[in-house]
Amino acid sequence: MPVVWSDSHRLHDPGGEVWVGVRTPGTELPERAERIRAALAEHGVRFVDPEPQEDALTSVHDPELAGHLAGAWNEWNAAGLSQDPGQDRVVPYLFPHPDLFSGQPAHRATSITARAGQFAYDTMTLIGPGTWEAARAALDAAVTAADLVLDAAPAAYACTRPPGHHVTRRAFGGSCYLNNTAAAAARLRAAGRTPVAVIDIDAHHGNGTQAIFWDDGDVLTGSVHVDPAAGWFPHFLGFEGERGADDSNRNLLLAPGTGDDGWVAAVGELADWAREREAGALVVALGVDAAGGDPESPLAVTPAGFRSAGRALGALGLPTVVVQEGGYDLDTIGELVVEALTGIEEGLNG
Ligand code: SP5
Ligand code: ZN
Repeated sequence: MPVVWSDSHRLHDPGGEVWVGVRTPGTELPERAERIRAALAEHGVRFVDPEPQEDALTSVHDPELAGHLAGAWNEWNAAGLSQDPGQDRVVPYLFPHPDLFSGQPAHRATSITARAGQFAYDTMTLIGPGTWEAARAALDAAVTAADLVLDAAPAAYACTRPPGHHVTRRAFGGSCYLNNTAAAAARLRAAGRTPVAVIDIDAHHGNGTQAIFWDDGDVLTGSVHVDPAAGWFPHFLGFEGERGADDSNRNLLLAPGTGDDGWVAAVGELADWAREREAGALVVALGVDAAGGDPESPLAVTPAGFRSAGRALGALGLPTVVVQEGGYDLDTIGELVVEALTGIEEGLNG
């Protein structure tokens, strides 16, 4: 299948993550995308440039989030914060907790140090000089992949970095800045392929995608992920009782340690759900961090598991857009993506 790729991801170097107040090395590294590209190149795929998608962003995000992401680092740097106190990434120090406001809207903070917490919900997702350009290019790539499928490609893959599925309409976090997966789904929805099914197989709950489409019965959102109650991000949500308007959301939770059998069966359940609901198009949020050996999750899926899951998703026979999410083991990320995409092609051709 065609692969939408942008070199612009290299402009985003988060420079680690602030975890319990300490800047620690992060795992969402530029090398992730380079390893995926190298593995795909060995398979002789066709690489396609993203097309600029001016209108796509506001289909899923508040313009105020985009404005913040676009200007935050320059404003931070211009305020001298890179020198004093010596923080060269945008990092929040307080958050507009809903309980502060008696139901009234928060005032837009004047100071960039305070505004840093106005659109972020964690301290881990740092903004640097090229973050906006990379995030924007990733969203363009996902929507370009949707356009390829609308233009009759059976499937297309967007190699998006940074990832996106943790971003809501106006709040970002979890190493994500703009919701690439949601933007692809919105494009398919606008083209009338409803209901669009989003099946998120990243090891973490696709909370941003769930939130964006919560009230929209024309986009079904399903996510299979490690049980947040076992102590895993995003901790506060991702539970079975979250069903959305028109019963349009499904969360399948897995215990830490779950391997191929349990995980592939859960992906199959989400595929069956999309089939029963007569989905008109499919977006796969392809995180490969459920793999055994991934540093960000306790699941234990093998390359063969990703191949089987891909087959079950391809067997739906739907126009299919695949959008990269997580996956942090540099030595296996390329192979895992190839296995998943190969499985999807096998399923589509089966
Ligand atoms: C897209 C995606 O897979 N995002 C997952 C982000 C989950 N990150 C949670 C990190 C939890 C804190 N990690 C501590 C490591 C210390 N550096
Ligand atoms: Zn993840």
